[in-house]
Amino acid sequence: MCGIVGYIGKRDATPILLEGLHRLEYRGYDSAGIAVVRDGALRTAKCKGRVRDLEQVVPPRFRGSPGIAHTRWATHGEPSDRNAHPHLDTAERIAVIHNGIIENAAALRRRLEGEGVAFRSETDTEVLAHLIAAMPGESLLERVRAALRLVTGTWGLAVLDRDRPESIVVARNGSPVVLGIGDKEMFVASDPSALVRHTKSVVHLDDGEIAEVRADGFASSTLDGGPTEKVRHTVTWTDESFDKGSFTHHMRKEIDEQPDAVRATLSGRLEPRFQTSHLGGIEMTARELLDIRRVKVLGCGSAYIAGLLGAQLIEQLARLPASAEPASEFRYRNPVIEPDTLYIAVSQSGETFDTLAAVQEVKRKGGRVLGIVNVVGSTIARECGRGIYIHAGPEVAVVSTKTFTCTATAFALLALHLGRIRDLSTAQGARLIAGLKALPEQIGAVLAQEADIAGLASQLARAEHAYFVGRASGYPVAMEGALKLKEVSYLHAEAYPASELKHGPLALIAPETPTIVVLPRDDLFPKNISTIEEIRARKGPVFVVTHEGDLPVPVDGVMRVAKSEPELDPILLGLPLQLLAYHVALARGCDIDKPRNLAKSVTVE
Ligand code: HGA
Repeated sequence: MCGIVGYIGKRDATPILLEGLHRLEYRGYDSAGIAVVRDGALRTAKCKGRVRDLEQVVPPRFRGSPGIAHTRWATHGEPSDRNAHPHLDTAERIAVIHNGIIENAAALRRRLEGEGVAFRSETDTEVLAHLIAAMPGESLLERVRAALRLVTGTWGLAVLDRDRPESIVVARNGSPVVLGIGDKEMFVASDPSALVRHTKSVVHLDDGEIAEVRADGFASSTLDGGPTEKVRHTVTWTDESFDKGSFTHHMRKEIDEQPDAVRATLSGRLEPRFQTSHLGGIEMTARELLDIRRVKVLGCGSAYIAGLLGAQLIEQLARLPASAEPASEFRYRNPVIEPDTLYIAVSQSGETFDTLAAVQEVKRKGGRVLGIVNVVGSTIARECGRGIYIHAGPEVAVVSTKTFTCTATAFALLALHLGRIRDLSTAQGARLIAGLKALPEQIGAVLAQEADIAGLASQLARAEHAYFVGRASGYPVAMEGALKLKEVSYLHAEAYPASELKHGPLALIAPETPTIVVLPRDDLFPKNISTIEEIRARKGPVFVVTHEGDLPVPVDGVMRVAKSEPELDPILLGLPLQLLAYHVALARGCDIDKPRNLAKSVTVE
């Protein structure tokens, strides 16, 4: 979704801002723009298209400081040069960039038009520029504060005042704003990835906060004017970790990074002395964990599917009833919040709007929620206040790969911990610890079969529809496989519990419709073989992802993974399906890192 960058200091803001926008490109956007203050005037450039298109329209010698820049993902008004941010007031004194939605924009616009304001765009954002300009107040901070009191909706915004170039004013309500602290210079961004080249020291604004950012520091307060205390976080990600390196796509690079990413998720968390896991961030005593009667996992997209795997792991290892639900559904159905239920919110970015809203709903009703999140210091991480960071490193491709695998691994750690507090024996704990330790190497071995998987992908790429089926923990694996394929290759894929096939979708099985069967060597192996027989009887092509060993039925393609502990098998079984989706997308010529219509971090409803 759209991005914000800002700079104030002695340097020329333009190259810093343009480079920051490139860093935010992965979030998905449709237009871009920039504004800087120079010699008492605002200079702006903006256009529909990519940041490289903006670079073409930025005039030579476009220099200045402070400056702000934006990548827009249109909500109000089509993607166009006119609707791109920044938006200016009539006198071109105030420049605003904004992420979010101003809900009362139509009424405010009518009011301002009645006062003679001529609007230049169709956006909701433009009302902010005119409102701020019209507000009384000595400082830009006071004017922005006064304007925001008239506004309802969500915002992450940055504002420049041509006549007050000593500060940038930023505010947050529902859309992230991060300040980067430099040496006599300050940075602003919607996401720390745009800052890490310049500083590792960041401060996250909270909803309802506003801040005046000067070259030598910042002061934050509430919209009512009460000062707020902020905590600095240190970002561990390096600038290089956002690059593709020698890979053609971020997705492929991130698939490859999984052995190290899982090592990082496990690092320091295995506790062989007591055959359990050590999860300092969950901040709950053994007594409190023992009081939990139920677990409910909330997430969206792949995070939700990882939650389904997580719920199964918790049921298996801790014998606690556990389930997962899309956060977007949960938040709107007036859920019953129970004091002895542990709610777990899963989000890679930690900014997913629906998941954040679900967390807030749980907390509002007095429930206890912990986060499983990748981005340190992100909104969901802070809102939960306790949880597990997966430490997967930056994920730039829109589709999740390594963060799915690392989230499932984090769930295994949590399930082990909850299990060992309950009835899971030391021998079982030791078995799982050994299984977890072996994962990184086993993941590496799956990735080494890429050439074979690419061969299968070239067959699958010709299909128009595909089914993914699995039983028990194989079903979420099938769901994630189907989602990956849909997202990156636009091939229509559906996931079903294997047992459901005969209750409906079997009607569509035909020679041109392949089925991918998740086939672990477990108790359900014979049942899955029967499913394969049923598909073959309808002449449907069958691909399987399975363990070593002979298959009692002929199939059209086999992807193999090493055998782990039964509870951990799904983590490995999912990996070939990531490579399969990647290679189908490659064969179909898709824009793998930026699939159409999708954005990385979904910060709107
Ligand atoms: N509502 C504004 C900003 C859009 C946005 O935040 N996208 O993620 C607009 O449409 O310009």
